[in-house]
Amino acid sequence: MTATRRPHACIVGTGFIGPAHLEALRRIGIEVAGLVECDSETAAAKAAELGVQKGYPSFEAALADPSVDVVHLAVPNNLHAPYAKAALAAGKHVLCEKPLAMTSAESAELAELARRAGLVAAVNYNLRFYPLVHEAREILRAGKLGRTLLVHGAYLQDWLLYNTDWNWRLDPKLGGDLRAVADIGTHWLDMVSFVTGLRVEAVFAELATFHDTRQKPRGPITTFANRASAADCEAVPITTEDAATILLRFAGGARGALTVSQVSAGRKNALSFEIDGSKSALAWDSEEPNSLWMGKRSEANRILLKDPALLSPAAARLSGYPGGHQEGYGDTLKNLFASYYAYIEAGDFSAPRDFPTFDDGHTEMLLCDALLRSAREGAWVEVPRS
Ligand code: SOE
Repeated sequence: MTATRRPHACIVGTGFIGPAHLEALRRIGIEVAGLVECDSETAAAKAAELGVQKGYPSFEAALADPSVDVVHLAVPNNLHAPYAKAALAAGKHVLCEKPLAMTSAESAELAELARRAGLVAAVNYNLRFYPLVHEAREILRAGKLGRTLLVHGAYLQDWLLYNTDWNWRLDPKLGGDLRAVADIGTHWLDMVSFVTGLRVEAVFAELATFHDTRQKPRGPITTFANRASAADCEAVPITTEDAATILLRFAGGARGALTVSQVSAGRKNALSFEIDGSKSALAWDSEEPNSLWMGKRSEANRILLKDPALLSPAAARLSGYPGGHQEGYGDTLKNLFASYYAYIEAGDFSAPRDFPTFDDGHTEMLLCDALLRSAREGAWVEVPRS
């Protein structure tokens, strides 16, 4: 009997997140046929460094390779839409980094194309794949919190604190008109919608740019990389936000507040949320991802530690190790990819999807557009449904 061939992947982009995709794919036994980079020499060098069979001479060459079933897009935001469109047109499934596109017009088109092509398209909102985030969702679904009243929290980083910090995300032509909100705010919004099941109906946002200019290195620099020396830099004006303060109105009447920042010293990658319900509350923090706080009014508060033996089936299946064995960021990618590839291999593309789809990516782009408009107009803005 011949074993069924498992899908093969190709990864486009090898900055900070491309190699993280590669590692997660290796952990779930998915073959990576090759890598794409800005030119064939870089692709070949990266393939050798990362132990991948080949570096494609171009993106088009990867799409022309019949052995590639799934294209992972780990490239700057401005390339997401054109590359995803080309990959879908070539009959490939697509797993795209977030945000899905530069505008909601682009993401609407991508979601429609993916639907029509009958291919499986996902957006890498990986952070919802922490076991205790799934557990929080199960707790809410079981009604243990009661009615959701308040949803509040933050996503804080410090890697763009200094005006000498530079990354492609600071250039709106590559990253889009929103920066901190699109890059990390949408992770938070995706996560709380996933956990509560509630749609954000309206937003009020204030955006703050604390560095009007930044020192841009003349050569390339990868995300979270160390800074270039001052002599190799030029001053460039900055138009995107370092931070945002956002008010939210959810369907059903719950209210929310979110702080997003890339300039909060000491907060390396800190996503936190608290959900206050009419019976009890819960809170989670990505820098302590293996514990979930449960707030009680008439009895002692509790801390649930990640232990598959104590979790609901939906959360236990995301725990690769027994209780006390800490799991983290890399495991969320592995968990999302496992769900995505299992879906492709099962072959029923009409079945419900438990990974973030292009429709979810489009929802985040609708939110981004509404947030930008709200900040410009200084007013509440309703978020359209589609
Ligand atoms: C950079 O801000 C970044 O790498 C994001 O792009 C990721 O989505 C987040 O997980 C960590 O920070």
